[in-house]
Amino acid sequence: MELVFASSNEHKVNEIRAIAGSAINLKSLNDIACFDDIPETGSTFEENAGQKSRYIFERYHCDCFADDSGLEIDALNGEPGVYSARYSGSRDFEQNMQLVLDRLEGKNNRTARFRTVISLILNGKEYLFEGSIEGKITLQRSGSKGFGYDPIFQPDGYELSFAEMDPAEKNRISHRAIAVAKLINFLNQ
Ligand code: ITT
Repeated sequence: MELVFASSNEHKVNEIRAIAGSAINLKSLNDIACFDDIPETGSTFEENAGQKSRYIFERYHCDCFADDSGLEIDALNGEPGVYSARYSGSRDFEQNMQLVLDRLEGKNNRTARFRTVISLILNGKEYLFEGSIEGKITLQRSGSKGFGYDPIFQPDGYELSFAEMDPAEKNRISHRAIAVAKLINFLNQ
């Protein structure tokens, strides 16, 4: 099954390649020579994922999918949510993580979750798949694997942050792994 993955985030591309293995012949935006900054102006993961996948479908007329994801922190009313990629106003993750840690200072409730919504466009029709993982925001950064907010997110049932975990372990339990498993299950039907 050949699918274009509408993402310019190399980390996501690598994770989805590792999770999906040979189940999907994944083409990146580079492979189709798309270097556009794809607009993301929605207020939900569902809207943004659909906006990205439709952008590619309308221009390249191919089966494709997009992932819109982020971190939802309960004590911050679900922030950064859809604004995860640029929470501090920049894509600098040191700054984005620092802003989260600053805003949580003094708060006892540090529960959070990562969520992913995948929008698949197959034969011109859209299908959505969701994955989430519950956990908490740690008091400080730890670990250097993964990307984004991984150094400050500790999934429930683990003593390690996502950034301290073996990538294969993250890719077995993550929000993205859950959503991709649903996508593959659907494609296999
Ligand atoms: P594309 O839209 O091109 O796919 P993006 O990085 O802008 O790339 P999003 O709009 O979905 O992607 O932003 C999601 C942000 O949430 C992402 O930049 C990360 O900072 C964060 N995020 C998502 N999944 C994550 C994960 O598994 N680990 C850590 N941070 C994650």
